[in-house]
Amino acid sequence: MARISDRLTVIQEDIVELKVDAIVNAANSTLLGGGGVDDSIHRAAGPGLLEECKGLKGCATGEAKITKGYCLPAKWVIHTVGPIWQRGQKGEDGLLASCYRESLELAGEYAIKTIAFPAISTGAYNFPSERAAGIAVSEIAKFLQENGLPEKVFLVCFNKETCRHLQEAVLGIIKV
Ligand code: AR6
Repeated sequence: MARISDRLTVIQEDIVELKVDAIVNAANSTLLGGGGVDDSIHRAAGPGLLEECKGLKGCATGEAKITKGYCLPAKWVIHTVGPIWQRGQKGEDGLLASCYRESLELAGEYAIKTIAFPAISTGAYNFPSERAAGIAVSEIAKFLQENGLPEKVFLVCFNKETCRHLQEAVLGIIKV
């Protein structure tokens, strides 16, 4: 199995353009679309995605569900619902970790080799970016150490600050 440092990469891209097996959507509990990356994914995937999402009957915070990718280059979309930041008093750290873990578990079940995550909860849901980056990277690294699939995980950032936080978190893991 390749080293964690070769399997986990931070990239600054628009997630909808990535040719990976699966992209992860930072959705809300209705799974019926919204703003931010959720809106971009629904626009790029086309109406088939919303139709399939309607049949899923929502998703709880910290959980994940999978659909096809429709018009996206990605074959699959894994929808997960991050926690809304409430000053860290409502178990947000554990719920965010669960988003990454459940998404990766689904990826394994569907034999997904390459997967791209946005920085879940760090936009509209206001989770502090540095703290979220640390949770994302440690949860993903733990999963990769224990599992051969997915082979490759991309952490996608949309702005410079998020990129810096994710890169620093990855460096912290690799040093250990
Ligand atoms: N590619 C990659 N990253 C992106 C993209 C993109 N195209 N667009 C935004 N980001 P957010 P949340 C980054 O607000 O905080 C929605 O309305 C963005 O810069 O999309 O989990 C849902 O329906 C930020 O770093 O998701 C929910 O109601 C990160 O993606 C709610 O927002 C997440 O920002 C979820 O809020």
